[in-house]
Amino acid sequence: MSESVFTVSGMTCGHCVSSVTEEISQIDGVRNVSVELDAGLVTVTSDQPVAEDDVRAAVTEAGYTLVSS
Ligand code: 9UX
Repeated sequence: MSESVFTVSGMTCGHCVSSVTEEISQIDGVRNVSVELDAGLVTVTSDQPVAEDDVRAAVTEAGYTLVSS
C-alpha cells in the first residue's frame, strides 16, 4: 500500500469533496481517498504509488486545481 498527500484548491463544500473523491477513486489501484476540506488536503491510498499526473487529471475533471503533492 502507498499513501500520497496532495493539495487541492477550490473545494468549499461537501459536494466538492464528493466530486474530487469520485474522480480520484476511478484511478487504477486507488483503494481510498480522504479529503480534509478546510486544509484542502487529499490523501490517496493505493496499491502502487499513484501518478501525480493521473491525480491532476482527475482533479481537473472534477473542476478543481491540484496545487502540489
Ligand atoms: Mo457547491 Mo462545492 O457549488 O463547489 S459544489 S460549493
